[in-house]
Amino acid sequence: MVNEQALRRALAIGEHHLPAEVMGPAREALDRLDERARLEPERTVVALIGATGSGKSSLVNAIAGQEIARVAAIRPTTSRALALVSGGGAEALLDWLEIGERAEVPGEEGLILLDLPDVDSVIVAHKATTQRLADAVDVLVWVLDPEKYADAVLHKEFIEPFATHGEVAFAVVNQSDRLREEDLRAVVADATALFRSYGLPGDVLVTSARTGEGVDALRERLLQIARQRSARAARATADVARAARALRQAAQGSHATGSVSSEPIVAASARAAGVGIVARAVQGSTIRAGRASVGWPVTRWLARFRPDPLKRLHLDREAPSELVRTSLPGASPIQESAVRSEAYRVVDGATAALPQAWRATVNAAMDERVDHTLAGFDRAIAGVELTAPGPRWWTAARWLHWLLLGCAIVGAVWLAGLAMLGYLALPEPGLPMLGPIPWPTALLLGGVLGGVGLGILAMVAVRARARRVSQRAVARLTAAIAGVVNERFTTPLGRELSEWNEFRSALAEASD
Ligand SMILES: Nc1nc2c(ncn2[C@@H]2O[C@H](COP(=O)(O)OP(=O)(O)OP(=O)(O)O)[C@@H](O)[C@H]2O)c(=O)[nH]1
Ligand SMILES: [Mg+2]
Repeated sequence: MVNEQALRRALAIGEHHLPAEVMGPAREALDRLDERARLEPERTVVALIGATGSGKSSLVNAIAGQEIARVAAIRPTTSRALALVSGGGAEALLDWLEIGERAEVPGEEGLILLDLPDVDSVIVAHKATTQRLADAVDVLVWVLDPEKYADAVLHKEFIEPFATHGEVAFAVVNQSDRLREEDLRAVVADATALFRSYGLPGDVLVTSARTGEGVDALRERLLQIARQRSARAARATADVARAARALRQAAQGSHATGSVSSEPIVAASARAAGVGIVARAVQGSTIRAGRASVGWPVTRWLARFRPDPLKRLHLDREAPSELVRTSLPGASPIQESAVRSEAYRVVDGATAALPQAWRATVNAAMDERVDHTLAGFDRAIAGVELTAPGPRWWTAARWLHWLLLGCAIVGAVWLAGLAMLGYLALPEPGLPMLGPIPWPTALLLGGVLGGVGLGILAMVAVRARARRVSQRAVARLTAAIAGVVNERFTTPLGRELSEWNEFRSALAEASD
């Protein structure tokens, strides 16, 4: 049965999110239907239900055509359920129904007729027995009598709760012989209106167990129902629909929209994960590498004495790897709680449509998810490609530096040679001139000033590049963090929401 499968689906989901007292009745209903389907599924169990003295036992006898059930003027009379069985063999079913009193009657095997205790006498056990059996049998026949046809207990506890069961229940106004024609019509009209007001079809037969009026029609109708063999399935469908509706009532909520914005969590997570620290280290490391490469050769070796900030963080690897831990300091309590509070806000907003109990389970699950998310950042960062190899102009600048330095050295050696000649009072050869400046001086000054100038210019470019590399690293790191947030938080939250939506649609399907 389609709606039964839907209810099972809903229960399988809901059991993790709703308390047992909410899920219990639906689970019990399904268990009952399973049991019933195993026991004599081809037979139809019909129970007569009504107030004491309405004539249930008398009707059972009239239908059977023999005095089997005890009928008496003392109230109440019937204290235990009695089953009228034809063709025998229904022991397991009757055991399950806990009916000890059984009578074999001639007739068609498909119908098992039950005479039940009353629902309104002072003996509480009677009502309990009837309640239990009303939940378990296939077809209900409400037996009304002309005086108590609107009895409150019968209507509130045995008719209204079965308002969804119009296909497997109908009413009989008995003792028709005690009323005049027009009074009887008024009673039937009134009873019909009452039934309709509950949403039932208002299907009312008239009988008299005393005169036999309407008894044949009632018997024929019951046999007809039994022959069709569809009452059990119809009852199951009605029970499932009722359980599904009750569950919907108990777990009220609306469709949860899947749109979960993870941006604020990613931003807080990026801070907690130390993206800023890494970005600064990337910038520092790029500048250091630049200085070592294109700084003025005379002073550039000093750069090597400065520690590489990425090395300190254990992030100075050639190839990034998620298998290695970084030495990042980890999130501060404030940063961590910022992530948590963003996560709460997101969960809170996303679960607004869910019932309170369900929400609590999602909150608890997502709480753990936040821990798991925080724990994933370090590896994600370790897996990000942070730095970039030096650009080609660095090589050109290096050559230029050596060239300038070479010029300065040539100039210096030349000048030193000239000084030595002067010192030794040897005649100085004529100096070639570059405009007003002698060549060796021009070489020395040009080489030194050019080298320092080139170093300064190159470092300006290196710094600009370091900013760009750092920005790119931030983007990559943020993407890696977002990946963790998405995998460990947003996607699971989305799954939680779709579970709720699935539960709702399964229940909607089950209540049809
Ligand atoms: N006049 C009249 N009396 C009836 C009719 N049906 C039953 N009675 C009488 O009503 C009284 C109660 O009948 P029962 O059949 O014992 O009623 P019941 O619904 O089984 O009552 P409990 O077992 O106490 O719940 C008896 O005295 C019957 O003879 C009927 O159609 N007409
Ligand atoms: Mg009786």
